[in-house]
Amino acid sequence: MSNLEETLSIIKPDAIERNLQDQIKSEFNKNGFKILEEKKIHISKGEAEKFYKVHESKPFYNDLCSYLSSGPIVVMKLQRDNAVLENRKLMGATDPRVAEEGTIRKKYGISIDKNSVHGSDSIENAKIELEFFFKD
Ligand code: IDP
Ligand code: MG
Repeated sequence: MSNLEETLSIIKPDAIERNLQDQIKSEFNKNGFKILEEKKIHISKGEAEKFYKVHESKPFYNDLCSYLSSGPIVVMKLQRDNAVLENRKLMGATDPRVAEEGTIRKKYGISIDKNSVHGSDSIENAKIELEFFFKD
């Protein structure tokens, strides 16, 4: 039984800055994801604050929002079987130092804050996050 899902992926400013966009997109393609929609945008700090609202109470919230709005990002609507979980697996742990071999964060991440990619963490949040960037 297939379980086709959609999830949000973001290629973060540190990766765009280092020109890793095509390499990271090919990781998704190699791993069976279809990129249904994508756009390169530069969001404001206010938009980043809205997007990361769940982290409002965290000590790193302000830096996180400054960072996500510090340069262009690529937002993508990804589709495959179990896309939410499979994308989290492909990304690896939040901290690239402990991310598993072969994961995007292990390969390309610089640090816990500059970890190259975002991915939705649940089906419910995927819907909310996709709506945030791709309201039709
Ligand atoms: P995730 O991106 O793996 O889902 P979250 O816990 O949702 O991780 O955190 C969102 C983002 O906030 C992370 O990707 C990372 O960039 C940043 N972050 C998380 N924990 C820390 C921290 O302890 N210090 C600095 N930045 C952090
Ligand atoms: Mg998260």
